[in-house]
Amino acid sequence: MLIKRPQDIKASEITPESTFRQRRMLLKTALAMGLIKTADLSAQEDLIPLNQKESGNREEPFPENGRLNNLKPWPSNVSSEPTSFEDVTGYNNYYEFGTSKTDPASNAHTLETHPWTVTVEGEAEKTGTFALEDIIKGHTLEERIYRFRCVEAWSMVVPWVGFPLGDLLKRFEPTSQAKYVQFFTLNDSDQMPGVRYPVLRWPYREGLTIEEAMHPLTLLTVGLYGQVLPNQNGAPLRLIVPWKYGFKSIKSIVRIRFMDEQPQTSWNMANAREYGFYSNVNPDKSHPRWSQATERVLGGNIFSARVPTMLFNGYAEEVASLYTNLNLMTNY
Ligand SMILES: Nc1nc2c(c(=O)[nH]1)N[C@H]1C(S)=C(S)[C@@H](COP(=O)(O)O)O[C@H]1N2
Ligand SMILES: [Mo]
Repeated sequence: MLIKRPQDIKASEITPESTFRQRRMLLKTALAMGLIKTADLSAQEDLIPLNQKESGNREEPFPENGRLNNLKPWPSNVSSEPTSFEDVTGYNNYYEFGTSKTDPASNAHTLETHPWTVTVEGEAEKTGTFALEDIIKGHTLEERIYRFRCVEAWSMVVPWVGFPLGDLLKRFEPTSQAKYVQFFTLNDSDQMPGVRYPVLRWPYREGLTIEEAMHPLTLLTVGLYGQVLPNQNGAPLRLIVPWKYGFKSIKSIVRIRFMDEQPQTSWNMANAREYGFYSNVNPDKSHPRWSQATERVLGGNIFSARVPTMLFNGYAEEVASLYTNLNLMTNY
C-alpha cells in the first residue's frame, strides 16, 4: 500500500482523551428511548428485478436536483465539528481513479452514475439486478455524523446520508446459509483510469459477516453534507462501517453477494499480513509498519491535532458484543 509512515509522535501532540471523548448519546440509550426504529418493511413495495419490470430502467436520476432533503436526524452523532466539505471531498482514497489523495477529486468526473444497477446474488430468496432508485425508494434517509478512521492513521468526521444496510438486505430474504456478505465496486477501465494498473485486484471487493452487515450502525450511504455523494466519495452508493478502517467502506457498489464462507477482500488479497478480514479499528493492534495508537485529524487542508485512537473507533459500546468470542489481536 502506498502509505507514508506517520511521523514520530511527540507527547505534546496528544490531546487528552477527556477532550476527545465523544459525547454521543449511546445507541443503546437511543434504541431504548424509541428514537431509532427499524424501517417498516411491510410498507415497502417488493423489490422487482429490472428484467421483470415492464418499464425497464427508466427511472429519473436520484434525486433529481442532487439535494437530499427531509433527512431524519440521528440521535447518536459524534459531537466534534465535522471536517470541512473541501477536505472530505478533496482528500480521498479511490484507487480506481489514482493512488494519490488528490487524484479522485481530479479524475472521478468520468464516472457515470446514471443509470446504475445493483446485482444481488448468492444465498438469498430474492436475487437479480435492481435499479438504484428502486433500492433507495421506501427507505428513510438519515443524516449521521460518524467518525471515519483510515488505516493510515488519519481520521475525519463526516455528515453522511444513508439508511441502515440491514434494512435493505432483509428485503432480499437471505437464507440461513448467508453467513457473510461480499460487495463489489464497478470495474470499468473506460470510466476508471486506475483499473488499468494492477495496484489491487479489480474489481475492488470487500466483505462483512452477516451480523456486521445487519448492525444498525452499518450505513448504506448515498450522500454527504446534504447532497448526493460526489463521485470521488463513491457515488452513487457506498458503504460506511464506522467501527472499521476506512478501506472496508467500499465505494460505487454494483454487486452484493450473500455467502456461506468468508469472502475475499481486495486489501487482504493484496497483503494478508497487513490487512485482515475484520479490520476493526484497534489502538492495541499495530499495523506491521506503524502504530495504530493515535490518529491525526484531517482539517484545514493540513492535519491538526493527533488524538488517541479508540477501540472500534469509539463505537465499542455498540459493537463490542459482535466480537466477544473473537481474539482481536489475531483476528485483525
Ligand atoms: N472502490 C473503492 N472503495 C474504496 C477505496 C478504493 O480505493 N476503491 N478506498 C478505501 C479507503 S482506503 C478509504 S480510507 C475510504 C476513503 O473514503 P473517502 O474518500 O470518502 O474518505 O474509501 C475506501 N473505499
Ligand atoms: Mo484507507
